[in-house]
Amino acid sequence: MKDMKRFETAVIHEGYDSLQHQGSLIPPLFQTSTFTFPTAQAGAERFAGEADGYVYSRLGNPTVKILEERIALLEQGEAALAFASGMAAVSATLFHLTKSGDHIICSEGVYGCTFGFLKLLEEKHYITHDYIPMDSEENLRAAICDHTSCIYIETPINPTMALIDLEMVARVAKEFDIPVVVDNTFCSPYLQQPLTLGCDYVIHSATKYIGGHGDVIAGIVVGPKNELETISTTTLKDIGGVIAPFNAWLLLRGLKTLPIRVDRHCDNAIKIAEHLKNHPQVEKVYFPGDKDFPQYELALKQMRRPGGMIGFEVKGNLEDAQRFLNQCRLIKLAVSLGDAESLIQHPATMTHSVIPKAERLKMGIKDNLIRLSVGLEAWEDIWDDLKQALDHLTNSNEPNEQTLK
Ligand code: 3LM
Repeated sequence: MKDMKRFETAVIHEGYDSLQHQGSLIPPLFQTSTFTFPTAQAGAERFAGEADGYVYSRLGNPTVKILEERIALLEQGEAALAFASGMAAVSATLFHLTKSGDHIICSEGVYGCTFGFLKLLEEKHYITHDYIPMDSEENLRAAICDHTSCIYIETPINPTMALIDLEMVARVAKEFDIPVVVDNTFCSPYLQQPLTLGCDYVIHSATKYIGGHGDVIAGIVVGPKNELETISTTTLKDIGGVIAPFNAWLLLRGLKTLPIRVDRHCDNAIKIAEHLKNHPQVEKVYFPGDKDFPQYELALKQMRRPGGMIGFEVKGNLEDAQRFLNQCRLIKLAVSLGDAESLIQHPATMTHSVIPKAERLKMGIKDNLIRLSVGLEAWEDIWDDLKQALDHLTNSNEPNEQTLK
């Protein structure tokens, strides 16, 4: 692996030399579907893998390559592969690491569509999985069986913010030679680097903090070079969930400000979490930067800073949660996260609605749980908006009988 410059420098410079590109300060956008061959023999050699050179943008593209090299470095991995979406990255990685009859161990809680994909693997490909509370070595060891072929983790878990000790999981997994895959979307490489803690693969929905501007859907996997080469020439090539070159270019642009943006997201979230905790209409706040958060020590151990995501429960039921959400003005009612705009959503009926209620509750997703992606606005304005919406709950005395089936 190459030495990395300081993170703040690497996000701007790694993987690109302007002098190799006619002095263009900004990486060129190779907006092309195909690449011409100088001769038939050269084309044949490229197809046979005997000569370097681009062929077709589903198989590789120079703009995408710059992005991949930069992100591999930022995550301290050997290589990276970009995808059309976070879910394309999740599904390709899980396809690569499993075959029929295998078993996956999962954190007790994952993003709703990851839950959906695991269900699909089970129903159509006989690849089973167990969601387990990965809070101790004993629990993890007890879940491992002879056909466990990977451990899949989100930390912080979307949307409950529960953390998993990555170093502990990696240590146990090594004993059994089982690869550990970490969805690092909520942190970005700036806040947490799972590969440095012994994990094997990192996945990002680059749609979120890496892009940072709400204008791209994309995904990234970082991991061992030989494994990613296999994914590139099988699952990625043949299923075809490739990133568009323009989206890779936008991600390179977004990445340059990642540390600055994420620091500001964290500063704002710390203030907002403090204020939420003290509002009478808030029952509970889930934020790794809160000293009362049960895993505060673990957050200090494996995350540079607490991140910009907050979960909180409003007093009441589903209808109260919806009444609160309908009252937000500056904060936009939308799924997704990591954008300049503060975004708020209701996991039970939105991002995690595909999960049956009993399982959702086991994961800690109650009907009154709200997820807030704290944006880059002045924190006082974000708080003013939350406060007026919470105060509205205090003032309203409508009956609230409805619950989610
Ligand atoms: C969301 N999440 O609002 P894309 N991994 C994690 C994620 O949070 C997501 C993905 C993977 C949300 C998207 S819900 C319809 C909107 C931890 C996405 C998938 O394929 O790039 O969306 O990433 O929580």
